[in-house]
Amino acid sequence: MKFVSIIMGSKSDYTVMEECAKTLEKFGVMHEIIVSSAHRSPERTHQYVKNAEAKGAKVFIAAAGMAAHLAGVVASLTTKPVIGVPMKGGVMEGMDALLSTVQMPGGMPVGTVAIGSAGAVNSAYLAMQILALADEELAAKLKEDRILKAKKVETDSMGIEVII
Ligand code: RP5
Repeated sequence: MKFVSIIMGSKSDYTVMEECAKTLEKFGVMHEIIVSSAHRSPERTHQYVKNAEAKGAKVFIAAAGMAAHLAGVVASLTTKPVIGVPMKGGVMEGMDALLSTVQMPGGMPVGTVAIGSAGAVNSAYLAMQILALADEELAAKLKEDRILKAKKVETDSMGIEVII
């Protein structure tokens, strides 16, 4: 059973990462969402990633805030694609999580998306685009979604394109 694995550093990340899950659901993509922290529950994180890969996880999405090492730790445990979502929280409003997530050493990639809500949604799209490389039905759905988005762009009286 192929699926997307979503791992969050805390249950407090769910209000944002729910948008990732909902986006996958909209396209009928199977997923699993769990809380497991790189710092608070390292053993659980290690075991989970190994088990998830064995049972069919094709892409991992890891969301964490502050000193966000979760995506990097997940990347160290699998050669499946890992997408990191920096959570907006703490005194630095997510910049700390962004830099912690994106600044991986060469050869150990984490595809990092935007901080917060846009990143949560884009992590789902990016995961689906990866899956769609070997799934024509999903590829067609993504193309249709893009066409619908393009239809929502109109030109206003000043000649400026607006998204409606
Ligand atoms: C991170 O610390 C989590 O991913 C979360 O974004 C942040 C705060 O966690 P809580 O204190 O709300 O559990 O590890």
